[in-house]
Amino acid sequence: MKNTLFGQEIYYYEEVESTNAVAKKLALEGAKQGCVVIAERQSRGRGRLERKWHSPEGGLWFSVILRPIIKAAEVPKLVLIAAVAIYKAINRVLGLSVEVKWPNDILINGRKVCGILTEAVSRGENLCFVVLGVGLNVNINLQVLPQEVRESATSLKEVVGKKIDRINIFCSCLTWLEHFYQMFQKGKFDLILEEWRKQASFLGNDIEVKGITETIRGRAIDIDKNGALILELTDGTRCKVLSGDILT
Ligand code: BT5
Repeated sequence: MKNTLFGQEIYYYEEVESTNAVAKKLALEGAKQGCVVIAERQSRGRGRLERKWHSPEGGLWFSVILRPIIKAAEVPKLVLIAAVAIYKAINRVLGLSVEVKWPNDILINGRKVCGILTEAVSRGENLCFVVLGVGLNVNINLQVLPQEVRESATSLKEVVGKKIDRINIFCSCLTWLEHFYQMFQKGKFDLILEEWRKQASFLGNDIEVKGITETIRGRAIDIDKNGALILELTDGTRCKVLSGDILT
């Protein structure tokens, strides 16, 4: 497969604060859809809700500019699309099986190997662009991560037991991202969601989800067509959670 969209233009840096921030600036200056920003290190890599994303040398820290013609409410779909693409890349290149954890994590053996961050810029009701950031722990020695992160994180090198060819993984990520993004643009999001569900082993489990204002307990039933988590509460009623973190 040869990409025609993602990675036609790549900006490479030794170090930036955040590839998402650089990509956002480039997008505001008119950079095209598919343009990629990648860095060896990030000094202020970010997660959701102003959290820190530790980005030492050896990982894949990159962002892609997307200009989809969708409503702002559909942006969470892009995270699921990216998760399926990264899963495929890891699986095809290394033969590893991974799990997805709603909304934006990829896990191996229950530990976080990848986080995805979308940042959308809108003007009024119109979505201008989305920056899709991917942080994948490839050749990271876990000792370089702070203690509190080390306990819940892993890296591909750690799992496989040897150094990984980062370029190979990066190219595969771009190929699969383009593949699933184009599928999405052709109206086939349902098929992507099917793929995502296959890797979502938490579905069916009793879980706790921490939102911004409250923590909700319930059984994880499914993901709806927009990427919201459907929980069944103890009284049998169902609710949709748009954002949050699964604690258990
Ligand atoms: C994420 O946020 O998981 C999204 C991470 C996206 C990072 C990419 S790197 C390229 C692009 N440029 C950026 O600046 N960001 C994107 P969230 O779900 O909020 O998870 C953040 C939490 O993950 C932190 O609070 C830590 O607990 C944990 N964490 C931080 N660094 C980690 C790492 N390298 N590996 C595993 N877990 C980590």
